Amino acid sequence: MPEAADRDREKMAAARAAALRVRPGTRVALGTGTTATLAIRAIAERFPHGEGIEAVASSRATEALARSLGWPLRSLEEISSFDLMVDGADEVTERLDVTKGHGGALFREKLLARLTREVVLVVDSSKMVDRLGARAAIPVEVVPFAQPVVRRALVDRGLRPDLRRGPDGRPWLTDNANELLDVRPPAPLADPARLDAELRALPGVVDTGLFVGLVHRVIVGHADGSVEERVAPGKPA
Ligand code: A5P
Repeated sequence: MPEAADRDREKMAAARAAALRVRPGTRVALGTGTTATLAIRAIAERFPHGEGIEAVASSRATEALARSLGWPLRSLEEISSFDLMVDGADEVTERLDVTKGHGGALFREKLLARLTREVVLVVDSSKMVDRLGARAAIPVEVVPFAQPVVRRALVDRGLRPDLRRGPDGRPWLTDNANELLDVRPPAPLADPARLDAELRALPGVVDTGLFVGLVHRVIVGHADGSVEERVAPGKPA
C-alpha cells in the first residue's frame, strides 16, 4: 500500500492523464470522490471557458464542485448519452471489473456509466486487487422502508451487511434519499456479475456498487507522474 503522499501523487497523475482524453465539445459524465475531483479540476484547467464541453454530475458534491469551477452543468433531460465518463473506483481487477460507491454515489454513477461510450476510471495503485470484495465492502443502495428485509436476506445468503451511518449515528442517506448497506462477502468474489444480479433482484435494492463489464479503461497513476493504462478485454484500445 503506497504512503498517503505517494497515493496523492498517483491520483494526480491519473487525473491529469484522464483530462487529456477530453476534447472541445465532449459530452462528459462527471464522477464523484477524491480522484474524480482531481480529474474534474484538471479538465477545468485545460478548458477554462468550457469550450463546448457538456457535463452531467453524478452527485450533489460534484455538482457543487463543477459550479464552483464555472462549469455550466446539464441535466439528463438535456443530454442522455455521453462520449466519456471520468470517475474513481474503490477496487479494480485485471478484467476491469470494479467496486464503487465508498462515497455513496454508486446509483447515479452506474446510471451515467451505462449511458456512456467510454468509461474511464482514475485510480492510485492501492485500488488494484485480484478479486472484488478483497479490500472494500460492496455498497448496496436500498429503499429505507425495505432496508431491514434486504439486510436479513443478505445475512441469509452468508453476507455481512452493515448499515452506513452518519456522524450523528442516524442512517446515512444518499442523494436519492436511500440508505446504504456496506456488504462484506465471506470471501473475495469469484463471480461478481452473479452477485450483482442476485442482489439487484431483491425487492428494495436500488443498485449495487459492483460494476461488471461497464468500464472501458482504467488509468493507474504512479508517484513519479507516469501512468499505466489498462483496457478492458474486448473493448477498443
Ligand atoms: C463515489 O461514490 C465512489 O464511487 C468513488 O468514485 C470511489 O469511492 C473512489 O473514491 P476516491 O477516488 O475518493 O478513492
